[in-house]
Amino acid sequence: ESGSEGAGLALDEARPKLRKPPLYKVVILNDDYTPMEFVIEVLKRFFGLSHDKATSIMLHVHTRGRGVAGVYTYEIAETKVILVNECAREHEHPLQCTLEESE
Ligand code: NFA
Repeated sequence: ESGSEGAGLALDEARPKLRKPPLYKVVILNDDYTPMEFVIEVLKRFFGLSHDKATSIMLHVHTRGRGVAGVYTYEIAETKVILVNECAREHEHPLQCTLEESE
């Protein structure tokens, strides 16, 4: 340490050691009633996916029961979960989306 303010002060470090933030998966769950096209549109709108990528994730969820729409820091993941669940409710579809710790 070289600063006059004491050992370990971050401002003294040429290359302060930064920790990566924890990441969270936004998981989409299958159900029997939500139309496939609605799921594709949700994946495109809220996760910025192409039509092909959205279709592939929707089919994965449909056949395997669940699938990851994206991985984000906490606040972003939580916001996406709220927006997707709200959108599904507004359209009276049972589609559900949850958060899961990643890494
Ligand atoms: N399983 C739904 C159907 O057959 C489609 C679906 C896919 C729903 C992915 C939810 C998530 N209409």
